[in-house]
Amino acid sequence: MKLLTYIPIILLLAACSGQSNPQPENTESAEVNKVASETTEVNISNAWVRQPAPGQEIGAAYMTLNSPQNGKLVYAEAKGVAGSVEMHSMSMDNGVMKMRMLDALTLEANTPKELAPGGFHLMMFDLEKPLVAGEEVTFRLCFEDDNGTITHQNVTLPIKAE
Ligand SMILES: [Cu+2]
Repeated sequence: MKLLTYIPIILLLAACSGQSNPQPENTESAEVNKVASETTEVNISNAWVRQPAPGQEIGAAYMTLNSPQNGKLVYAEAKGVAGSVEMHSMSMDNGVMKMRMLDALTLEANTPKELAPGGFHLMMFDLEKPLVAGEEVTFRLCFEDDNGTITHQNVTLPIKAE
């Protein structure tokens, strides 16, 4: 699935603190041997939003994040769709599935971090419109690397009824 759309971030207002860091347009250089250039963009794949059950006022988004450097996802928002977005983990606790809100989602360099049903996810609260399969939701993600550099990326996720 190649439904991800990257939107230039430069025009967007900063929603979280720190300087914004314009991304190079093409992160896939043919020169693979170049030492980890200046590319800081996190590769986002397998991204989708689950269509909530009828009457459910929350939604969940999943994706795989692969960062070229150590860092973390510190903030996410879905303007016009969700009043707030939280990062959650999910785990079994005494036979009960429990969700926990995380301050950040740690990303190890070049190690895919999977957000998937039953595990990490982005939870959308205060939905401003129904999440309908076939439509899309654009998230704005805010990453911070271990040097404190903040970068923003927009990603558009298809809504699926799964
Ligand atoms: Cu959750």
